[in-house]
Amino acid sequence: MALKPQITPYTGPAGGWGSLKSVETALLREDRLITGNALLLRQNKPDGFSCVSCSWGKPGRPRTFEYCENGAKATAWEITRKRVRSRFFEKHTVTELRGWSDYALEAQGRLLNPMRLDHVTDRWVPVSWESAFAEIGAELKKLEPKTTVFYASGRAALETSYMWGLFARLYGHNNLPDSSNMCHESTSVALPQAIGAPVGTIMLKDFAKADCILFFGQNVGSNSPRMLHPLQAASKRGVPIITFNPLRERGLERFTSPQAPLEMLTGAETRISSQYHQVKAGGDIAAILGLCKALLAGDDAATAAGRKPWLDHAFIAEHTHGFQDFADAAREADWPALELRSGLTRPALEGVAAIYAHAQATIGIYGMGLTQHRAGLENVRMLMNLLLLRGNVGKPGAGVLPVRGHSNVQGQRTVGISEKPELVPLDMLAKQYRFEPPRETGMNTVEACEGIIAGRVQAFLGLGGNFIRAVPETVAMEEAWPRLRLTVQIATKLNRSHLFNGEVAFLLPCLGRIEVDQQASGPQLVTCEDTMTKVHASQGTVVPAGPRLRSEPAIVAGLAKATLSPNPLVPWDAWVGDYGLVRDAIAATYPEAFHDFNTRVFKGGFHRPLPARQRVWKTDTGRANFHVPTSLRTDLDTDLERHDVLQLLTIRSNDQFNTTIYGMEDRFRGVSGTRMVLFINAQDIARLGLRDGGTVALTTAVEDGVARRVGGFRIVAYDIPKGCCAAYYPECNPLIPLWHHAEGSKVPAAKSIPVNLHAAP
Ligand SMILES: Nc1nc2c(c(=O)[nH]1)N[C@H]1C(S)=C(S)[C@@H](COP(=O)(O)OP(=O)(O)OC[C@H]3O[C@@H](n4cnc5c(=O)[nH]c(N)nc54)[C@H](O)[C@@H]3O)O[C@H]1N2
Ligand SMILES: Nc1nc2c(c(=O)[nH]1)N[C@H]1C(S)=C(S)[C@@H](COP(=O)(O)OP(=O)(O)OC[C@H]3O[C@@H](n4cnc5c(=O)[nH]c(N)nc54)[C@H](O)[C@@H]3O)O[C@H]1N2
Ligand SMILES: [Mo]
Repeated sequence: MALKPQITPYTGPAGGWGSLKSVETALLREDRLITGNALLLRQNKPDGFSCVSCSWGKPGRPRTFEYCENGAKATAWEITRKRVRSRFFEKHTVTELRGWSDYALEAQGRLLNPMRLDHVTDRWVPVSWESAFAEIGAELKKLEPKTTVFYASGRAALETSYMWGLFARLYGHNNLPDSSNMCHESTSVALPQAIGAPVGTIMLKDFAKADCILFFGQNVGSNSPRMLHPLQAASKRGVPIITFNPLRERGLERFTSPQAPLEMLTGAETRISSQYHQVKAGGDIAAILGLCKALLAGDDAATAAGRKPWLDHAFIAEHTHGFQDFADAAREADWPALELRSGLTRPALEGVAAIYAHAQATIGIYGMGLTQHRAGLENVRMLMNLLLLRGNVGKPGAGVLPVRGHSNVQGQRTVGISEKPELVPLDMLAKQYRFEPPRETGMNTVEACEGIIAGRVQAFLGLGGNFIRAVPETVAMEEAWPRLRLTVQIATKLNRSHLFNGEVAFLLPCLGRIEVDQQASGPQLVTCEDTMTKVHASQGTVVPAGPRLRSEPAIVAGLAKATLSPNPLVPWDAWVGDYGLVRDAIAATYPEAFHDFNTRVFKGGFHRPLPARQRVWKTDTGRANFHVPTSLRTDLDTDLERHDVLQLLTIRSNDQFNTTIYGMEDRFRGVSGTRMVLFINAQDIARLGLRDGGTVALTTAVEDGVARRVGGFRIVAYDIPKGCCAAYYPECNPLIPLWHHAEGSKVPAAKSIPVNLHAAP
């Protein structure tokens, strides 16, 4: 990609012609224009496949084009005509490939053959599936199970995920870290404390009933664009949509639906946010506490004047615990401190509180901007405090909506991929399969990294994903990785995690979800759970990329059979022949959520039950809990008083899916031809003696004996609060110390990395 880097502000809306052009470019790039366009009509349809991009919900009655720009890109990327043939690895050594970019590696196309690493020639070499399984099984049998890690990236379906978790437990460990450990784990820990549910309470139909939407730290235009349709409808009804985000994200500002001919022809745009507050990165606790303080003051005034109160006192009395302590803390909070920490003014926060106070049903939406902080849990609890003050849970049109990442990341946790044994029905599994499951807590992502660096972990098996590129502390991780005895990666495309390998290493290529999955009983479908707890089916429709690819369930079964002694109660072969039997097994383990799984999923899918929706609180107090924040700061590592330290937030471009880089175009932020940019406030550029357009290196501003540095970033003067700066993930991951993670969930604090800037000579 020898594009000339260009930085020019983008003036268009999200969606619109820019979006259509981008879809066509993506299809052309993969040489799939005609098939691709026809295929996109089946995306997210009851008889079609479920998008491999994000986890946003699918409407009961889908539109003709129920896909978005980024979903279409993900489809094009998977159905590409490009192939990684054996010739490729004959030509390129693994060490040479380490010099390639993330984009260049994946752009080679789909992996075709199972491969074993030959350390002598430093090359991947094709092997048969049988010998791969046999050797991996033999290695695993020699190892102590608790020294092995089975990672999962959030895409694999419920059937595969159930089999993966069961394989780990039959083998003897709970070391099942998941991409959600880097993502919404702060949600999965904080929401149960607050409302007794690990997931959001909102369903798609609530959008039509909401009369206020609060948006914190989620970039809808790039990361869940299909949500723009219900947001557009809400905006057209006059619903206030109030956004808190350090960056002015275009998708949160304006949208033209590419699926509405009239809008496209007339260029009509809908404003999305009615108010936009550029909170400082890490300023949300202060901002939300300010909102709560203003709400309490408004309530006092309204009550004194005999007007309608601003708080839902009946809800608070009947359903909550800890209100008085929280109210005292909010009343005591000092406005100058709240303004300083949030970067927002008192009148601005009071204005939002007044709007919120008069809405009947509010949705609180959030993403990585809240979860990926040292105080990620407190962020989530603060948002819940705000919602609880007005009874905004468990009534139509109101609730909390964490927007999950990968398309089945939520579902994987539901069916047993968890390092926390208390979240898995181990007794049920023990009875169903007559074995004694391991009961100790396993390793999450950060702990797996610590174990790998310390030499405690001996084997890593990855069900998808790009672990080494997605985790913090890149340099130490890449150094430690080759000391592993066994590494196995199940993948569709080549990525950096396939270039760092253990003594015995395998790369196993699998079918993608869009491809026809033919097994003994016929073509199979799989199931996923979306961000609104809806379980739905997905049927692959495209001819597989190559004849030797195997499905993920078949690969998991192959590994398990080669590793475990036979157990007639775990019919791996029969399961692979008919995934309906895996669904029956899931229904037996989780009868409450998955009874009659096969019947119900064919009737359009179903929502998992969620007590908080009915105002039944499965918490320690039996009520919804208020929480008093321990500090206004989300990050105690960053010394904001030190004028040379900036707070770096790592962001995604409009042309990537996590570590998968589709191209060098971040249309909405006006960047093209490069990803090596640092967005920073013009006043900070001047203050630090730097120059717009100049080049800088970044180092991590913590003193822990480790030097962390990334270089070659072009300075871009940008509309971002002073003291913060932003650059792309995963390029900045070498800067994140492994210990710099959310307290209580260990989600790496990727939105608040203290950094120093150094002008290049
Ligand atoms: N096309 C596409 N879709 C995706 C993905 C992708 O990479 N590409 N990734 C998928 C995955 S796995 C996930 S988890 C989701 C991620 O989707 P998001 O949750 O949207 O995550 P990010 O892109 O990291 O951006 C978070 C937003 O938070 C803002 N932010 C940063 N710091 C703060 C803060 O301190 N406070 C507030 N209020 N805001 C802040 C940033 O400016 C940014 O707009 O998307 C999923 N969907
Ligand atoms: N600095 C920073 N770091 C972050 C984040 C951040 O915002 N900032 N975000 C974090 C978040 S939210 C997440 S979720 C993680 C993501 O971490 P991961 O989920 O581990 O990474 P991905 O980039 O989604 O994985 C991409 C790879 O998945 C493989 N793949 C794609 N489709 C399939 C399939 O169908 N089956 C199989 N088996 N493999 C497939 C391909 O080989 C592709 O290269 O990164 C985290 N890291
Ligand atoms: Mo994620």
